[in-house]
Amino acid sequence: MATPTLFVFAISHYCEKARWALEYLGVDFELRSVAPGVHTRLQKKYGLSGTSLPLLVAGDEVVHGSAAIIDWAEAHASNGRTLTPAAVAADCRAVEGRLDDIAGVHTRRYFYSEALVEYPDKVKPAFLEGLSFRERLLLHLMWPRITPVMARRMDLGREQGEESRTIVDDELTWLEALLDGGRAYLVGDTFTRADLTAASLFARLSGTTDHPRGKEGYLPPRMAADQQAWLERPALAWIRRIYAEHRRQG
Ligand SMILES: N[C@@H](CCC(=O)N[C@@H](CS)C(=O)NCC(=O)O)C(=O)O
Repeated sequence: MATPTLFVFAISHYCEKARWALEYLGVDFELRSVAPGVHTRLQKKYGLSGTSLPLLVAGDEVVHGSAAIIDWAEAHASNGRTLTPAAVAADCRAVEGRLDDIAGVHTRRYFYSEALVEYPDKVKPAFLEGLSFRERLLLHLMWPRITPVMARRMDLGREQGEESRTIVDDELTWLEALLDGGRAYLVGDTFTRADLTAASLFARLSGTTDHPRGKEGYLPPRMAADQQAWLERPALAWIRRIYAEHRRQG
């Protein structure tokens, strides 16, 4: 089989989720960063139902979305590992589904409502990471036109950011209830897709330094102040531990 290609935005937490799963399961793949805007061409090319990334293309197989990519990666694991132990599969998927639908959407809107709307030039370097020369050039040229489209599509703004911050706070409280005063993992007694999903989607806020991109280069001021205030919350300390134990490189 030709080496699969994982299409990503370097900055995206859902893309980090898919990438981490592939690496954890020992699946060889090529990482291909795509510029926002250019990524919409993939929908037509691969007959996708939407434009979102991550997308995995493996020969004739097209796997769209982080949860589907984890399923595919498990079927192709080269190291005998699993992220969905049969005995707790339904619970793993339920926790992952809630995280994807709520935490993923609102950690992103909370960040971009401040970062992209108020400090677009500080966010741009993260979108440039890994791009081809041509796409870098295109992104520089198109950036002032791309950011309003992103703001509209993600429904960004001061009020929306505050609403998402409250939701993120509530979801951290929910995670803390699942961790129940010191459990090692969210579901069962081993590392699963539920833990991997929670850690990827909250990575930026957690302040982990074990993310493959290193510590998040830029946090806008209000979010940075929240991060300081929340740093020792059990959920964020747990996410840093999950990264250190299951993602640290080398
Ligand atoms: N539930 C999807 C969400 C993916 C998603 O929202 N990706 C964002 C990047 S964080 C995206 O590609 N947005 C641009 C678009 O939808 O065109 C998954 O888990 O893959």
